[in-house]
Amino acid sequence: MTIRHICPLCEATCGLQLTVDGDQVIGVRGDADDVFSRGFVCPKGVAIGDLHHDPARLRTPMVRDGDALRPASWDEAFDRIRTGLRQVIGESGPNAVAAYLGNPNAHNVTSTFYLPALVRALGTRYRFSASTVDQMPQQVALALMYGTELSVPVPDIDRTDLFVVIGANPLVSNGSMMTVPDMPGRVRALKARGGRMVVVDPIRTRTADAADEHLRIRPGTDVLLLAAIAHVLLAEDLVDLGAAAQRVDDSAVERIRELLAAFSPAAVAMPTGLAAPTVERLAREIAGARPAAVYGRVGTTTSGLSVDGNPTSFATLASWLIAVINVLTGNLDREGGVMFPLPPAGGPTTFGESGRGRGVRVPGSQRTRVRGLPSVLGEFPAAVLAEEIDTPDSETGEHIRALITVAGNPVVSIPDADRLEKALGTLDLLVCVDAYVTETSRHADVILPAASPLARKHYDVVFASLSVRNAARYSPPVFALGPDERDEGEVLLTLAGIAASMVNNAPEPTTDQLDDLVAYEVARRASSDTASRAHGKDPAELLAAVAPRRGIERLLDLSLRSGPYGDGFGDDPEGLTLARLEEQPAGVDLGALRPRLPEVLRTPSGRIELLPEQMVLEIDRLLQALPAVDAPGLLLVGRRQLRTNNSWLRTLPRLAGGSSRATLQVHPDDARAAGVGDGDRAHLRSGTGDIQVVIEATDTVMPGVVCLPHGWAPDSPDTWDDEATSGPNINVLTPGHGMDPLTGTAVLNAVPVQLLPT
Ligand SMILES: Nc1nc2c(c(=O)[nH]1)N[C@H]1C(S)=C(S)[C@@H](COP(=O)(O)OP(=O)(O)OC[C@H]3O[C@@H](n4cnc5c(=O)[nH]c(N)nc54)[C@H](O)[C@@H]3O)O[C@H]1N2
Ligand SMILES: Nc1nc2c(c(=O)[nH]1)N[C@H]1C(S)=C(S)[C@@H](COP(=O)(O)OP(=O)(O)OC[C@H]3O[C@@H](n4cnc5c(=O)[nH]c(N)nc54)[C@H](O)[C@@H]3O)O[C@H]1N2
Ligand code: SF4
Ligand SMILES: [Mo]
Repeated sequence: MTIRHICPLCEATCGLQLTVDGDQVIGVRGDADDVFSRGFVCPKGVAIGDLHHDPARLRTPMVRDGDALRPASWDEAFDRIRTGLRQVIGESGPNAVAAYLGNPNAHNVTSTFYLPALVRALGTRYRFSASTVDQMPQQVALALMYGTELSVPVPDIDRTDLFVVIGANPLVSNGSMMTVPDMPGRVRALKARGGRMVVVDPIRTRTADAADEHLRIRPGTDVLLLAAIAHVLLAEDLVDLGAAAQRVDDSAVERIRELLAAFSPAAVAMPTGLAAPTVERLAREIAGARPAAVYGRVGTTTSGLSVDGNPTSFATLASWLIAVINVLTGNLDREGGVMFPLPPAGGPTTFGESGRGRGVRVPGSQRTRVRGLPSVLGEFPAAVLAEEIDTPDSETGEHIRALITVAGNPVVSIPDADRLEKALGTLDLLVCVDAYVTETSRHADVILPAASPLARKHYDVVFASLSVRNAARYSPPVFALGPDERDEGEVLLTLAGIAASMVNNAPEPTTDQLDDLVAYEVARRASSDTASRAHGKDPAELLAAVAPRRGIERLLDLSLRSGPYGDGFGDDPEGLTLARLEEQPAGVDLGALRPRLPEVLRTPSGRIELLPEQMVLEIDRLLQALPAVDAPGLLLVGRRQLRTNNSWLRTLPRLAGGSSRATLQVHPDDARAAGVGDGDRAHLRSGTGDIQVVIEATDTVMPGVVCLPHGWAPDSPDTWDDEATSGPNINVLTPGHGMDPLTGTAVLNAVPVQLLPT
């Protein structure tokens, strides 16, 4: 039997066709009929059956008995959590409990709808997520300009003439903050129609290899390059705002010209390692291409510029500069430029009132206790998690005593990993909702297992806001839950009920009651939003219209029918409903991206805030830093691998081994200088920690740069033996300081290191 299911493993959201025999997956291929992914698949998608059948994947809760974890019933697991939370909240209040939400939540429709309920029920200000070791600077820069945390114009890759990729490797990552299945095919198509791809990266990655031009930049200096590109556009009068012209204050362009006056290509040539004429040519090329799309990712959001030897993040400024370059060259909201997707189940850019909104407050209003760092979009920087646990207040004794992680592995993903791992051991309660015993969850008091992705419903609510083409696809579960397994939605709502009862000293609500509450909230918003297709209808009427559906199906149907393509609950019989998606398992294509200005804006002014005041201060900070920018010894950067997924999947039979090895790539000249050879073990040391590495001498890295993948960890505390499935944890070396001041986003790339023979 063949069953369709959307792959939940990365942002490309490929449609899969699974060949299933009883309860076994016996084959996986790309779904050629899928309206969005058209047959593309990668090795991870092909291995989804391995994930489903993996004996190491947890099927029952685990609870701690002394030093060991043992299987337990759900009742026992939840009772442990009740006891632990009652004590911590009773003694120290809700702010003694923290939540850390990891990356796979963005791929899980259950989390989309129910995690907010859990976080609200916890009533804590200590909310952390993987966003502050990832894309937060992009979200914040764009939110300041366009109004919401998901106001992301994505490259219109299928129609662009020039694709400029900075600090991203989409041929391996399959795209990020850009939902784009079949990146290799789309790059081939770009070239076939005479377009060009330029890649800016210190490493000759697969994407750089496929590019027409590869600029090897010194890690951490992109903010200078970007300032210089904008400088050239403004100095040479290459500005043509296109669709944005009506929405931007002219004075903002003039002010940016003045503010960036010092950042000429000549002024940044030394630190970036890029000659002034090269940068001038690139700027002119971006201005001349009609259209062009400039795109930056992890290398631009998690790198530190070396200032007096200290890695210092300017990531929001870098992300803003990318957006500004797209606006100045008329590529915003232009076909083939960067465009705003229109998400079928709605999203921040479709909620509320068309064309204006509340905007965002940056920096946020809360401060961390230990360092006094600001919150960002309602959360705290992940890099402060350890200190907020291990540094009790000298007067009140206040600190984080309990942590709940959902789909996250912070011991491997956030900086200063050793400190965090030690801190976890001191918690009164650690609860992990995870599919595995991981480097993090092995410290847990209770692990609540997440069921197989093939046993849940799938709809990409989040990634529809980032898609290079509008489409709607829904997958029902392939398999029923195993005998002891529970749906993750039920797990999250049970936790929410426990938390609500502890915090409010009230009886525990049932999961059904909480589900009703969430559904009412969705219906109420659909009814009150003037931009919604259900505007003005009675929420009770909307809920009646989707009955008898419950759970995720009810929430999705409400969202789709009130969303921008929705049937408006009968107003437009051609419009989208969940039933229609169920009838069309290969999806409904909603066409190429279309211009969305000014309707997409949610700024208080209803205009594009081209020069937010926060950026004026950041440009000044960069100007002050410029004379102290230096180039200390070796700089460490990360890489992603086709057959691993952040910290997980690397042990699955179909994915382990081969190219998936956590080698330290070193330029042969640097290896020689350090006295180490290809295949040797060596020490890599930073100001934060020390790890053992295996050397891979290669000229894919530029001299002065070494490259180690993230997501790996040793199989025993100090070393690792099986190089196919274990390796060093790069985040033992990354610093818990130097973060981007506006977003608290950590420095994970361009970290100064020393390479030493063992
Ligand atoms: N040095 C360095 N550090 C980095 C990065 C880097 O480039 N360099 N990249 C950063 C980035 S971009 C990210 S996104 C973060 C990721 O950081 P995290 O989100 O903390 O880590 P992941 O490895 O994605 O963890 C996913 C966990 O979720 C579990 N899981 C998988 N599916 C499900 C599910 O459906 N439900 C539940 N409950 N659990 C599930 C997995 O078993 C795994 O333990 O790492 C960051 N850290
Ligand atoms: N196979 C696979 N796919 C994945 C993931 C995975 O783990 N495995 N993770 C997913 C996640 S969570 C994310 S966020 C995305 C990330 O998607 P990408 O950002 O496309 O992935 P990376 O490989 O981290 O690319 C970052 C690039 O930046 C370069 N770089 C490092 N420092 C600098 C710098 O200072 N300047 C410049 N210009 N470049 C620099 C690195 O060499 C690297 O090539 O990938 C997603 N897709
Ligand atoms: S590219 Fe991403 S979504 Fe597509 S099959 Fe691979 S892991 Fe799954
Ligand atoms: Mo990420």
